[in-house]
Amino acid sequence: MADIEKKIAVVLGVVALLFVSYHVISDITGAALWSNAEYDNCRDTDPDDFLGLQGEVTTTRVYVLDERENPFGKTDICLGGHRVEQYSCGDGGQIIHTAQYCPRPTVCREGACV
Ligand SMILES: [Ca+2]
Repeated sequence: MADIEKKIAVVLGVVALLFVSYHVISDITGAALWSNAEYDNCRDTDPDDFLGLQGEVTTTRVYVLDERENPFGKTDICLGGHRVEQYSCGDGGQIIHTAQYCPRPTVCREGACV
């Protein structure tokens, strides 16, 4: 091979490696170095974020580059005995969360204030 062909082969190899490792890392962490994904079809069984109801939110992450789809979900959880982490749909269809204290005298059990 001529030198220029070797250099092109090396560059293509590095680019392919970066592409694959970026996808693996963003799949594991859910974090994006840049916006490589959009969200579609977000659903919330507790759209009003009712404290007494353990809601479940599901959405689908759609990768921009290859349109691969990755559905996933989150369920309201207790943060200790008196706070609940409520999950809901964000404006872009992503899943967002907010922590709220249970009103006295209720306590948090299985993702809801009871
Ligand atoms: Ca809730």
